[in-house]
Amino acid sequence: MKKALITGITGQDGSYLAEMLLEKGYEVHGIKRRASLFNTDRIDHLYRDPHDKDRKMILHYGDLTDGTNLIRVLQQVQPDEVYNLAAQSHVQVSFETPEYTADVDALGALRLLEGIRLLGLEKKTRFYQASTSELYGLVQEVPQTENTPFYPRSPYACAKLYAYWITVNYREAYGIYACNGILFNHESPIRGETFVTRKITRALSRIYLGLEECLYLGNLEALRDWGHAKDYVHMQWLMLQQDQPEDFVIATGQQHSVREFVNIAARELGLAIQWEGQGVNEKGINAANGRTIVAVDPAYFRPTEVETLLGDASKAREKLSWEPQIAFEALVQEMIKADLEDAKRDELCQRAGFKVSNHNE
Ligand code: NDP
Ligand code: GDR
Repeated sequence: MKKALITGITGQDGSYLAEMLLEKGYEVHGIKRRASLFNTDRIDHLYRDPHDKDRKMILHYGDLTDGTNLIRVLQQVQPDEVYNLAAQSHVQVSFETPEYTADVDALGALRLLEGIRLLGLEKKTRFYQASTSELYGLVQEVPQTENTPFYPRSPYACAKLYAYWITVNYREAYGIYACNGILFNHESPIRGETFVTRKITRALSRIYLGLEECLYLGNLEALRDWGHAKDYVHMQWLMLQQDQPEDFVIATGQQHSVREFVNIAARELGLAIQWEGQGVNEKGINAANGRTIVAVDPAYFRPTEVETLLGDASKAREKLSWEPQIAFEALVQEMIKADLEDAKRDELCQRAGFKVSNHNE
């Protein structure tokens, strides 16, 4: 039985990857941070009591900023595959916490690779690094491939640039089977609520049911190549099953703006939005009742923005026979369906006199 160690198992990708590896018969180990709440919502469906001797998913406390902890977990687990998904993954937050972001996202990858080396696991343990289309930042070529030059535009992207190169370096210097997946944005109903897609599907569902009034957004013109997380974790696994370690771009090859995402999500709910005004004064009006349901808040503008990203995943298609299975419209539909269900539950609670939380970030 193969053993996998997933950092970031409580995150969006960690949850889908753990589910997939368990289905493939792996013993899955995950590193979870100590938090004041359980914080395992995304993997609760996979959770088995720690006293259950037959459980196939085992959680270890740890943190990417704690090198000795990582070495201890690596030593204990002796994994065949390590998936380094843990990160302070929010681009805008990285402008507020640049040093912490570098510690986790850059040095975290180094600590794991160094752990593999120190423990003499170079020939046993394969390593996947969650690299990102944010590396392209101010894009130098359209569409972006494995050979497009990088130009990071945030502390997050700068940290991930280090992680990318240290992965390449440990592959070349020590012969570790280590790969970078340069993944473009991928979303799902369990996407973090402060990333733009989930923020939109969640807020519009709540506005539709009268739980909220208005969705505040930043740059409506930003263009992204959005795929489904389920398709992308399959690729993470495939990359570690080849004869030779290589880096791959994973993307759909289609681009949409934030505004288009809003329009399509609204349409799913039967809402028609009319856009009025310009720049910071732009508003989205509900055509049915004239209410403003979308507005621009400059607080969500970034000091340096990544305006456009579009990936070319030809290499993955040719070498790994990989194709995304879930189309953009189906992704938006799935996200709206799930958020509408959550909103209905909150509406029911509110009507029964219970307090519902109204986070809006
Ligand atoms: P999420 O933000 O959903 O999950 C991040 C995970 O990392 C969570 O489990 C989080 O734990 C954990 N984590 C954060 N800080 C630490 C730390 N100091 N020590 C240990 N664990 C930590 O991210 P996604 O699942 O969306 O993304 C997975 C990876 O892929 C990330 O590295 C991200 O940067 C990268 N990526 C994501 C893309 C996307 O579109 N989703 C595209 C390209 C790359 P907790 O639950 O405790 O917060
Ligand atoms: P991104 O994702 O920065 O691409 O990073 P995000 O969804 O945060 O932003 C996408 C684009 O939307 C614009 N935007 C807003 N973004 C947020 N979060 N909130 C808003 O209100 C808002 N309004 C407009 C942003 O400016 C941006 O242009 C994600 C993360 O998952 C990274 O970890 C990953 O590496 C990259 O995708 C690929």
